[in-house]
Amino acid sequence: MGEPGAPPCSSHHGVIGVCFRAMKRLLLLIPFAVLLAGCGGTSGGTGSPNQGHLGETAGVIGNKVTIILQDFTVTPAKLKLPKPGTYTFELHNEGAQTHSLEIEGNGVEKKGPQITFGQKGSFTVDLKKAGKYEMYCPVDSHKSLGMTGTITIG
Ligand SMILES: [Cu+2]
Repeated sequence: MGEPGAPPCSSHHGVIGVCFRAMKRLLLLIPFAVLLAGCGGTSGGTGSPNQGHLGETAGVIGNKVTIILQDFTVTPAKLKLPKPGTYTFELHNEGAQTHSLEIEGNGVEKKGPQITFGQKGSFTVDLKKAGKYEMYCPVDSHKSLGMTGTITIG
């Protein structure tokens, strides 16, 4: 017995207090969980691999190539183009960082505009030769962080 640290009533109250706080925290977490679940499929690799967070779809339609840039990926990482020609690359930045795209190979070296989150920018590249080209983000060390890909033509 002796002397308890706190009277029973207060200790009981304390337990409820903790419980309530935990529940409140849980409720606060729920919207985040829903947000993450809604977004997770696009970056996690499940679902459509070329679908961006903002509803863009990466890929080729005619001579227009849509590229999605994120922290730190280029989508699609393996781009195939049917034949040599002039292509317009439209970049969509869905990452928090500023990104761009540079295309190199077969005598070509062309850099796209630098764009910030939620923005898009386009540039045109003359890809006259069939073969392999390299593409990467030229901003800071993003290339070494994973922002690279290849373009194969023909
Ligand atoms: Cu980048």
